[in-house]
Amino acid sequence: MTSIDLRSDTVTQPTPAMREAMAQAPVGDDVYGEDPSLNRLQEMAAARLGKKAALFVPSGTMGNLAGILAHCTRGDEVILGNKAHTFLFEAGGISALGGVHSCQIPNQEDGTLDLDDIRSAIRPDDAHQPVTCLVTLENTHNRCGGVALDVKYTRAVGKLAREHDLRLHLDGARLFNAAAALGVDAKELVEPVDSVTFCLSKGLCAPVGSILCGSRDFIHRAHRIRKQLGGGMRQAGVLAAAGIVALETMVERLPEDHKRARSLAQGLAQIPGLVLDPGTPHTNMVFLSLADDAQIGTASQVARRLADQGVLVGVVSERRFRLVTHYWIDDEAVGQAISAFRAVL
Ligand code: TLP
Repeated sequence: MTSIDLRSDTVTQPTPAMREAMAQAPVGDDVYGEDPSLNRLQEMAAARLGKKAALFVPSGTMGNLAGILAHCTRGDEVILGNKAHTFLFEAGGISALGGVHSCQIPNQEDGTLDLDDIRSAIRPDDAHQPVTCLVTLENTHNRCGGVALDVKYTRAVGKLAREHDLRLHLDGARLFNAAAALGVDAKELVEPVDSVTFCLSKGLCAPVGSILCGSRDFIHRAHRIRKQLGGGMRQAGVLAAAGIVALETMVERLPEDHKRARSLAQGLAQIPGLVLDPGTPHTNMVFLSLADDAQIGTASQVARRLADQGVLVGVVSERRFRLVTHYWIDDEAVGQAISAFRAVL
């Protein structure tokens, strides 16, 4: 039985066009800067986001890590949300590998950081305290429901950061989902930030890779850090080829995933025992919980029963699920997922 895999958009397989492009890709040694496919992907990505330069990295985690380390030195502090992916799910890499201290402030329900909270978290010039160096945002915000942060808000944080001589980094793993949901060009969303990471390997279906973008100086520093992290790759053009297809063909179709997430949510909302998060889905993620009075075990137990029906879902806490739509989830799969929930509940 083929599974309907709604655990994440990270599970996406490369498309046939990507596999073909990978097989045909011209390649070279990227540590010498000689991989034509990789150079082309980096140029395309920088141009697409209106930044001067770009760097291909193996993962979103490495993109954020190399980006933050390129902005901060040991003992510096980064202000981030208490639900930020970098804080929750990147294995503490910024502290473990970069000696960067983190100051977590509450993420609001809409994924934003309150401007006053950011302002109060900025350290005074005092030898007892770390030096505030950077603010990071996440767009779309994963743990806040896949919600998109708008241009006006991002500009306001950019202005605040500049006023305090801080840099601003964006974890834009799903930046193009945010742009699609807001109906804006991704360029506008990243214009106020100094650096941004976006992922090719999530909704855009490439098998591997993310891109870090910023100024030439910044990317020059990040390039050395990528090498220190062991992320200098050789004939990575085979991966870049899939990334090029992703940028050329997979961005414009993301609204289809958002539409299917809405159909999925509408279907699940009819099933007694399930409570959908208010406003879900904002993009391609549906968040829902088991109702307090539903006597059917934990989310993990329900997930196992759904798996027996061929439907894989993400469990995010004791009674809560995350379901993510992507290229390989069609209308039929949405219908089957709803039926499986109905059968199990
Ligand atoms: N997120 C994964 C899990 O790690 C939770 C997922 O399934 O959503 N930033 C954001 C906002 C992300 O959601 C992720 C992956 C990353 C960074 C890290 O990307 P990778 O997995 O490429 O290191």
